[in-house]
Amino acid sequence: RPAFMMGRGALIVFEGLDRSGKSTQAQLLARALTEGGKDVLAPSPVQRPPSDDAAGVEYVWRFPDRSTHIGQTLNTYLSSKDAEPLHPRVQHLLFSANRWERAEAIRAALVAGRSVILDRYTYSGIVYSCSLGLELDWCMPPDAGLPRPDVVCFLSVSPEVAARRGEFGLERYENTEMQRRVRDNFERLFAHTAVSDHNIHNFDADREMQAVHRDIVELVQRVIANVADSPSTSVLS
Ligand code: Z5A
Ligand code: MG
Repeated sequence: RPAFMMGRGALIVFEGLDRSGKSTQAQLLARALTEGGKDVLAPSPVQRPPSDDAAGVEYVWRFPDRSTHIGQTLNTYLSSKDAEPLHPRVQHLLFSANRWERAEAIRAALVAGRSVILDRYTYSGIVYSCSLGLELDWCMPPDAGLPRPDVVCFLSVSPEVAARRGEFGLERYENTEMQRRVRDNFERLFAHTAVSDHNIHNFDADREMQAVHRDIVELVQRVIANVADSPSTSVLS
């Protein structure tokens, strides 16, 4: 494909519960696509802020992006159960603002023909806030206008298997009751009319890593091929 005909990149989102393997699969996918000659911006294991130095820079797009000013506030809140609680609505808007901090860079990458892999996005934003008692219809508008994903890979892990992947850590939401609410709210959100057409795919993430990875690569390759022919990016409504 000549450079002047170059299509846009695909926005690929990983979602799921704790320890469903989002970060693992995001990395595996990034490696597979890069080795296959695809140009991707992907999360890296080390949180680094994006730089203006375009060529060969690896960006971190894992949300929350704890490297920004707002991200540091969120990190303090998440990582210490003793930290002063944030009002749920304030917290929701901060998580959304943290995505807006990266919105222009994501859009620019897509337009330049690079695919972008995100480790959590608006769906986590809405679902965790709903699980704290906020209303779904209040939670959606702050993310309206953000780049819209071309595919959402939802990693579905059973509580028993997740538990085997390690003890709950010390972060704020790592408890059984919260995780149950989160699971129910993902289901509710994916059935919502504003979201149900977002090309959401469920993957059985109880299986071993490579089996999950193979299914994801197959789907994502098709998505990337399809969007290359679609002229413009779209946004969340
Ligand atoms: N949050 C929010 O409230 N609002 C928002 O808008 C956003 C987030 C964006 C921190 O998120 C919290 O922020 C999160 C939601 C909230 N609260 N909780 N809970 P985070 O993304 O920083 O943290 P996390 O996703 O919970 O962490 P995680 O534990 O990193 O999950 P993961 O990425 O899905 O799993 P992983 O790191 O890839 O794998 C976990 C372990 O299992 C690891 O040892 C792997 O080697 C292993 N693993 C992975 N896959 C497999 C398979 N298939 N078999 C066996 N072992 C495996
Ligand atoms: Mg993770």
